[in-house]
Amino acid sequence: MSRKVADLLWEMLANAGVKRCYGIVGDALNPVVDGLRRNGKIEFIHVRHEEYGVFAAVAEAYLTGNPVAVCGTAGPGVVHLFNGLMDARKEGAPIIAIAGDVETSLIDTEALEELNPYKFFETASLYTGRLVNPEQARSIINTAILTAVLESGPTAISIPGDVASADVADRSADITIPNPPLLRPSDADLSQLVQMIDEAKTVAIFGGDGCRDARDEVVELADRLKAPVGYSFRGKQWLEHDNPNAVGMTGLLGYGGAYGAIHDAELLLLLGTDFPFSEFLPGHRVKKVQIDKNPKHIGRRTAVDLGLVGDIKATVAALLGSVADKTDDSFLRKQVADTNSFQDLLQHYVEKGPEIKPVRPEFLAATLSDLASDDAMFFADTGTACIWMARHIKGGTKRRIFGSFSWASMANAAPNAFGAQLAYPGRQTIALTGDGGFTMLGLGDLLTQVERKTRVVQIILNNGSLDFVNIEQQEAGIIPFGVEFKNPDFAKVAEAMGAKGIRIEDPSDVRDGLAEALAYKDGPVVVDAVVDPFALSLPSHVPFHTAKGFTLSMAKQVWSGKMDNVIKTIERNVRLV
Ligand SMILES: Cc1ncc(C[n+]2csc(CCOP(=O)(O)OP(=O)(O)O)c2C)c(N)n1
Repeated sequence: MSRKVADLLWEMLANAGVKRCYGIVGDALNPVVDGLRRNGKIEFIHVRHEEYGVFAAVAEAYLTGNPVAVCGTAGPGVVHLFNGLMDARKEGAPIIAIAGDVETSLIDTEALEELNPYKFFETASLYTGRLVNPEQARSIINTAILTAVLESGPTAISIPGDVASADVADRSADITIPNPPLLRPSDADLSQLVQMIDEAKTVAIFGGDGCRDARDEVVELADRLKAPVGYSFRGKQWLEHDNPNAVGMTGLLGYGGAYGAIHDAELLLLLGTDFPFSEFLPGHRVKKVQIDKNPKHIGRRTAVDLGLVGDIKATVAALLGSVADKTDDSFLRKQVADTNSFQDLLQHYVEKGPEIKPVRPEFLAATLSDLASDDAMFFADTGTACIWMARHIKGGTKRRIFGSFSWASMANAAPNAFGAQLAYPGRQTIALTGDGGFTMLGLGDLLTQVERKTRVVQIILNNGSLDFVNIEQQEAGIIPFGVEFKNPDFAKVAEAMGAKGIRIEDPSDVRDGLAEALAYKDGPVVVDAVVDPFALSLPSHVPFHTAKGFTLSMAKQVWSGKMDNVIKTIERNVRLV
């Protein structure tokens, strides 16, 4: 039997370690997917919305490190991939998008469903190949796979249906993916860093996802330098648990002593982080050294005194052999003490939670953290779910947390969790979703989870609003607008769709409801948790303009007759109840 371009494509993807392709078939994609069926090594995951498929793929790729394929068909189906591909780009997930394209005879004629793949994918994709001739196939597929894997991001192959079903010369489908090189700064740069560290009275560390493989080295360095360790949301899971020097996060989700630690130290080491909120990073009063394997990250969020290109593991391991231990731990003790007193504040609504209705999200999240297994995987929707996840879900060696942390799209958590569960069947998988997020994308593809009996627990923070934006608008000094909506009983909707539904309205049902959800083994669960829409979370450091904006918004709400909301906001956030 002759071998077609589509056969070569799937063979090469399978050889590169792709286990799944998420998407929707049709039109130009039919001959491509016919090749996938013939190949039989890659599982096709039919989703109800292509974007859901890409978010699932992003989580699978991020967690496993393997490349994952997604597909959409000419024009509209391809457009639905886009938001997820942007997420893959920002989160650094190796995704190969297979895009159906119009017949070669119709290219550039404004044909039905035609789009220009180069223009369309430009913002998201690290490489886009348009396969218009079988002779290009091996080279384009090879480049798309290698770029996705080695540069950790999305690439796209646009294939007209007639090319997919054209014969291809019997070319090898082998693909060689080199291991990443060991990246370390030069000895001269390292010596300069050692000197800066040795000369500094106090050192603080702020780490990001680049510390993924370097936890032990960073914790040891911090211990020897008596350095407090703060982290971004992405760095939290590597650096917080079982680390006596951990001082929390900074930024709008910030908690603990991280802000103080990085501003009061003489020297700050920024390790593997591209933390985007510059206003929460110190200015020139603090000396800063940044180490990252991506040179483009150096100095872009805050000016630094020294920038080193290297893997955090290799670089810190090299440092450990040269830096002198510090003996004075008074700076560290102060930052840890500040962190502990902030933790006491955070516990207020957790401890009072059993008595407060509507349910406090802090209490819900803390109870979830308590009940979940040691190797649970947690996913947070962009929205208030991120706040409660950052502050109340405890990490652990085997626990994982993930979200749309760098792209910040809504509706990521349920599909992220779906992809994670396919990659790690049976492992506890929990999506903390917004009611806006779940109705945006999660609901339709709950049917996909039901069909596959996928064990995902999705917990909807049912606050009847786009609450994060509600808070954002108040911080900006404006009256909340366009943020409220009405929800159905999600537990009943879930049951009608074939999933398990659990509704939690009363605080006394929180523990049992969550325990029942986590214990369910026969498929997806939807927990409809009716939570307090007035619960706020103040960061450990409140910038002046935020405090001013909030006060202004409160005043404006009073003038416009929304006194009731103002009273509830105050009453439910000043720890009177
Ligand atoms: C696709 C998309 N649309 C809009 C936004 C802006 N946005 C960020 S958070 C948010 C509100 C999320 O609401 P919901 O999912 O209900 O969660 P909540 O904050 O209420 O917990 C919005 C609209 C976004 N980030 N992504």
